[in-house]
Amino acid sequence: MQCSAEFRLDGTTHKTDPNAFKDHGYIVMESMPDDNAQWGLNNYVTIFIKRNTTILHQEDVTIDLFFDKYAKTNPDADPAPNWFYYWKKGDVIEDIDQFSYHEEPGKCGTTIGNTVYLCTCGADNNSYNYTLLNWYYHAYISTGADGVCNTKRFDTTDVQEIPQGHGRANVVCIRPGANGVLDSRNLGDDKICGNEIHTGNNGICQTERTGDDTWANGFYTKGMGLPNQICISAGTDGFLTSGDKPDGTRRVSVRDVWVPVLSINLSQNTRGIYTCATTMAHELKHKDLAQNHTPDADRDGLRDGLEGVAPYYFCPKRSDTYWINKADTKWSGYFSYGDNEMVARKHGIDNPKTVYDNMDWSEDGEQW
Ligand SMILES: [Ca+2]
Ligand SMILES: [Ca+2]
Ligand SMILES: [Ca+2]
Ligand SMILES: [Ca+2]
Repeated sequence: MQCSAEFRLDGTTHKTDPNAFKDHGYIVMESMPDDNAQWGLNNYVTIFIKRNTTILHQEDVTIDLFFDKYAKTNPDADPAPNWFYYWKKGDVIEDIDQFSYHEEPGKCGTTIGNTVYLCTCGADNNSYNYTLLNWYYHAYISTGADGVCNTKRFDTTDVQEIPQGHGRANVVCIRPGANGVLDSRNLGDDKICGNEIHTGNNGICQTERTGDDTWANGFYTKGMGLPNQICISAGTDGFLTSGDKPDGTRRVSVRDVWVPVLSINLSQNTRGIYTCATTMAHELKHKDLAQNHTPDADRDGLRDGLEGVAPYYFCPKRSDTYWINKADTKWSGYFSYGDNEMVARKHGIDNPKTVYDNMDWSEDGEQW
């Protein structure tokens, strides 16, 4: 490419501090190339060194040219930033011709007709590392430290292992102590079995410990049950859905503990063109899923056949099985399609679009 450029000594636009930029300098170009291939190494450029409007020096030089990634200075008045404009023009990432640019982050990934949209963050650094819990698959509700089940099953596919208000029935709560004689007198439905007190059918130890009798099995006061027992389990469908309402409102008592058993890691660490390649694969996966999404009982955009199966075991009755909405607060909409989002993210991370990094002439890009 042959073009001319202005190197400003007085510029407030780009202050050139050789220590800050090492061997990099900024030039303001009179016109921008309309082709990605015109960026790069050994460009022949006429440089004018000016102070205000006075030309102090003019020289033809050969320099390596990179574009300002986020400026919107392309010659076609395309509203996209330079990264999108030049990467698309140069086919720098596989399938980028299927994308357009949208300024609003909320429109990222939107498909209109056959076109998918990328937005401002599509070429940023993207780094996160989440351990996400599956709150439904084989999850259970535990009585917690007080040993009393305070939650009532809501979904009839779940199993109430311990009735609400009860503890684990007929377990030892008091032993006779060193003298070998049971001093405590059983109260309520507690039973004396040999020289021990058992909780009885209601599973609550109602007896006051007396003399040198000792608490057994983690009991430490009357009125409690055997700690940390399963009080509601998932049942044969494999999913515990008594812990919350479909809108995410917690239903499990705050005195009980909701225990998930399956977790997955979701992590990404990409920059620039590689973020874009990952994001593109992700958004195209959303598009694929949308084209074949019925039947979809929980309306998360993931058809029933893709839920409830390995490796993610998404809950067919909940739209955000892993509560990605709470892990990633950048976009509140994940609550309504978190399962769909998980599939798209994993796909993007594992199968990014092919990148031709030898054609990435963005400032701070792969050739910088
Ligand atoms: Ca169930
Ligand atoms: Ca009892
Ligand atoms: Ca679904
Ligand atoms: Ca689901």
